[in-house]
Amino acid sequence: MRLFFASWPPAAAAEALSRWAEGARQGCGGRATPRERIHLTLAFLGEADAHAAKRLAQAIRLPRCGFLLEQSRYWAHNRIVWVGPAETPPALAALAAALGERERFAAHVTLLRKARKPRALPALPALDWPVGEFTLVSSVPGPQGPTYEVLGRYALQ
Ligand code: 2AM
Repeated sequence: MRLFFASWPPAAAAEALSRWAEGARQGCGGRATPRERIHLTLAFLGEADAHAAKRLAQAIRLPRCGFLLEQSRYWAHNRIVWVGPAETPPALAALAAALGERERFAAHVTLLRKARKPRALPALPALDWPVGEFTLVSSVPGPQGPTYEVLGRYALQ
C-alpha cells in the first residue's frame, strides 16, 4: 500500500487555499488540488506495511505544532505550485523525522500540478495551519487523480 503521514488544514484554510489556487491557475494553468485533498505531507512512506505504520504512529509523543503560510513558490523540476512557511518550524521537522521521513523535510503544500512557470502568483491570504493531530493515509491512483483513504488519526500532546 502507498502510504503517507499528513496534516489536514482547518476547513476555512482549505477553502481559502482552494480559492487562491483557482486564482493562481488563471496565470499558469495546471490542475488545482481539490479542496478536500489539500494536505501537508509529513512523511512519505511509499509501499509500506500499514500495521507497522500504525504502530509507529501510536508511539509518537510529541507536542502540537503548526505553521504559517508565508510563501508561494513554483518548482520547475516537477511543475508544481506550492505554499508553505518561510522556514520549516523545528517542531514540524521533528514530527516528520519521527514519522520516518528520510529526505530533508521542507514543509510544502502542493496546490497546482502540471503548471507553467507563473510570471507572478497572487498574494497569499494570511493563514495559520495548526497541527494538533496527524493522519495515516493510503493513496490509490485513479484516472481523476489519487483517492486518499484515512487509515488512522493520531493526536499530538
Ligand atoms: P506532492 O503533493 O508534493 O506531490 C501523496 O502522494 C503525497 O505524498 C503527496 O503530498 C505527495 O507530495 C507526496 N509524495 C508522493 N511521492 C513522493 C515521494 N517520492 N517523495 C516524497 N513525497 C511524495
